[in-house]
Amino acid sequence: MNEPVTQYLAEWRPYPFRLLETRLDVTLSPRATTVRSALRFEPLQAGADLVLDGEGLATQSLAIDGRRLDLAAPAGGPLVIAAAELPHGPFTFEAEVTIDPEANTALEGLYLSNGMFCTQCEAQGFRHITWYPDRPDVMAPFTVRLNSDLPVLLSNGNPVASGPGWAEWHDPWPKPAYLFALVAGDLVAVPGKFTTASGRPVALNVWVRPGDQDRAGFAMEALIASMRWDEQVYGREYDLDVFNIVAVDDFNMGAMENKGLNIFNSRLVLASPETATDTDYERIEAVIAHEYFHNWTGNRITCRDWFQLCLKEGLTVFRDQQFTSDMRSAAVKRIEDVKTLRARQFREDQGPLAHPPRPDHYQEINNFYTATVYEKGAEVIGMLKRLVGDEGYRKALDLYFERHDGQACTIEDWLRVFEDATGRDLAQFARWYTDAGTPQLTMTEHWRPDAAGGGSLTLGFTQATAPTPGQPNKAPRVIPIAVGLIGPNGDEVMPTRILEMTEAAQSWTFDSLGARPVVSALRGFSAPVTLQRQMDGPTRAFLLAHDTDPFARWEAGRGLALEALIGMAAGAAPDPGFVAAMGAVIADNTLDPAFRALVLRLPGEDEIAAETASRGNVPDPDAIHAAREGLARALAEAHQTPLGALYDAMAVPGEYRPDAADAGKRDLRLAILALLTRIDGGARAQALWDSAGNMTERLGALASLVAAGRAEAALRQFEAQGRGNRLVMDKWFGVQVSAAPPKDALATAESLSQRPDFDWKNPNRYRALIGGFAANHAAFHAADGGGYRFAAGWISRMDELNPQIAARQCSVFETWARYDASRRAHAQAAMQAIAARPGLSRNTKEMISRLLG
Ligand code: 0A1
Ligand code: ZN
Repeated sequence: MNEPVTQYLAEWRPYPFRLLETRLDVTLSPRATTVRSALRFEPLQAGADLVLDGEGLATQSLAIDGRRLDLAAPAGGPLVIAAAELPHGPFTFEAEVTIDPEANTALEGLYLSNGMFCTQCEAQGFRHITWYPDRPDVMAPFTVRLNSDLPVLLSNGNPVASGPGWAEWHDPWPKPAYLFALVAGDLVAVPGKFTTASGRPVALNVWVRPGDQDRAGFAMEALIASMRWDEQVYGREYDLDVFNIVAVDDFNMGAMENKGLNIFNSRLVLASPETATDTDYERIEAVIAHEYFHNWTGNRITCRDWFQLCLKEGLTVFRDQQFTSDMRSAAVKRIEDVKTLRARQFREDQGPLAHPPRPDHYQEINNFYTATVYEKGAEVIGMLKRLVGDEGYRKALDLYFERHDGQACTIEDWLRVFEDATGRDLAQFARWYTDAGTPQLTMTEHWRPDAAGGGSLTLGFTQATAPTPGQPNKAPRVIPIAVGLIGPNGDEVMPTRILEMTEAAQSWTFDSLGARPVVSALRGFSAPVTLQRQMDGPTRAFLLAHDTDPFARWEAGRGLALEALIGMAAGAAPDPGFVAAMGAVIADNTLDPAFRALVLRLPGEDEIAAETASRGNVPDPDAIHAAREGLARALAEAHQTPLGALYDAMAVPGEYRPDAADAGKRDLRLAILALLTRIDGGARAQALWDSAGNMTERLGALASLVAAGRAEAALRQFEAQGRGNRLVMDKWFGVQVSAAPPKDALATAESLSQRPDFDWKNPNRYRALIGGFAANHAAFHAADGGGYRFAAGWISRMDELNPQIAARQCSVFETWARYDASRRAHAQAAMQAIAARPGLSRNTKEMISRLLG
């Protein structure tokens, strides 16, 4: 059962039965829940056996059309009912099974969280509930009866009837089993109302534990905004009478788009100014939207098989990114998204876990909920939109919904819609879905002066993609390169133009230029590639000052910072050009505070290490840490006075509001605080701690105090106030290890892990400490291997309980091959220790074997 089996896209075959209807009758009990199912099938192929998935089910009885089957059902693996046992026409399969939700620590299928029953069925959780064709292309309407004394009983679709101890739900929209959900518990609702564009009233509820109601209002507002936005921007209306959201404390991922009954990790629902940061608010808004948007992109149109996961995830991430840009600042959102993409997806693409957005094989599908499927999947759609234009995109999406509503689709279906709507041939573009790796673009400039003092500029581009596991050679891709030209006086002489690169090498010439311009390339991050170009510091500073494209501006500053940091890690002094350029940003009050915060935050240590490795050098984590500290200190020293003034000017008085404008000011303030703490010994951080009126400031101040090594009192106060609030205490655990000076982080992590309130079985708490520690680059990559051993020990421990969480945590090792031989040996030994655990899960086994290569 634990032996990994590779699944191949090429082996997909249609299911030989149509599932006409699913009826479930569930009697809930913590140790023995009974699930009675009745599935109405119609054969599509003569002579086919009925094959059903199931895991860990205690089967009580099986029947076809009321005739009991005398069949010993296997405990795990498929149940095969021979064709000879089946009628020729439609028939009803019935099963009664018992399951044990209390013993379910993997949080997959039906489980208990604080006395509340809930489910998680994506990707293959339903097979832990009953025998079923657990694949996304088998869709049926569901009728569900829940029996329990718990006061609130929820499932998908619309409520049909209820009485004491039972409730019945009916979902008319055919859906695959992965979108099934049930919830039963002692819950209270924060209600809301929505009327769709065509006049359908919808009852909305955010269900939380009693006492949490006052923290659910923001989620409700975000839901209503999402519903309106999807009508206005995509013409998509909601299609049931009710929409329920439930917050649970124990949840493997962020949230889940079950039809009409979204289930959320409570950290992505509950927010108050005292408990949630600005970042939490923004994230809640985005994830509420993401799950809601899945109603059309995922539920009404779903995936044919799990290889197509990015069909729903890439598109839905793209949609939630559009939503956030509309709700907040488009420029800031784009920069944030690129930062995340580089930190997570580029990192994945550069290491042993690289895979295409649409993989063609996998062992454990739960290991493929990755940055590549999600974030790169979204970037690919952004490129498509850039290539076909806004109007072409809208036409293609209208056609997608019209043609494929109610179907389970593939990436080929998706691309065909764009071809049919726009007349474009997307055969080459399809490589973005099938090929792994980040293309590297190299740009050269050739200036040909003319007699009049002007001239023409030729831009040459080459593209190449490094080998990735299983894909040694890569053909050229279609790359939309957004380019603009800035004249020497800072004026734009050519607004953004999209160059469509299709060959390995190509060039474009711009004639009749009055003077040699500065090239602003890859504006808006028009394609998920790395761009190599020769550019000196003054030119970068020029672009930072003058580019009209906010992304390109920020990118110029980042380039300057990385050059400075890499130089310092190799022994150079802080680059005065960089320090001066930052001075200009600090002084420029016309800039959006959020943008200034993004520019002033130095690249992270992992990013510096990645850049070092991409230049063919071995990163030294200690030198990188020292360089980043040194540059931050140099900035603070050089600009102490204006930084102090700006810090004061960015104070946001009055009532807390989580909107983009106020959040941007707080963010700039905290970015400055982090710099000034390096030279004021933490005095400002202490003052902010003492006066902070909301969690954003409290946590920002606390992080600076932790970094300065003077957080003892603040940590005690934070704990005293946060005790009893799980989400607040997660932050307390996390900040102590992620923000700690690297030399102290491991000891802190070890001592925190001994505390009785380190409830590591809760995924959020586990990630706060183990993930928080691994995010401390120099601590995790400590030369003696202690960081690796700590993480590996906790991965092994978690694997026994919750394989999905353990396997996801393995990605902390995905960059191990970057480092020196001694660190590599320590990392390998740590991973081998995980691999040696008897009974290791399939999930973690697959991850370790891919990591070790
Ligand atoms: N479809 C959800 C994410 C999700 C995936 C898997 C899960 O369990 C293994 C849970 C949630 C989303 O994109 O939000
Ligand atoms: Zn999703």
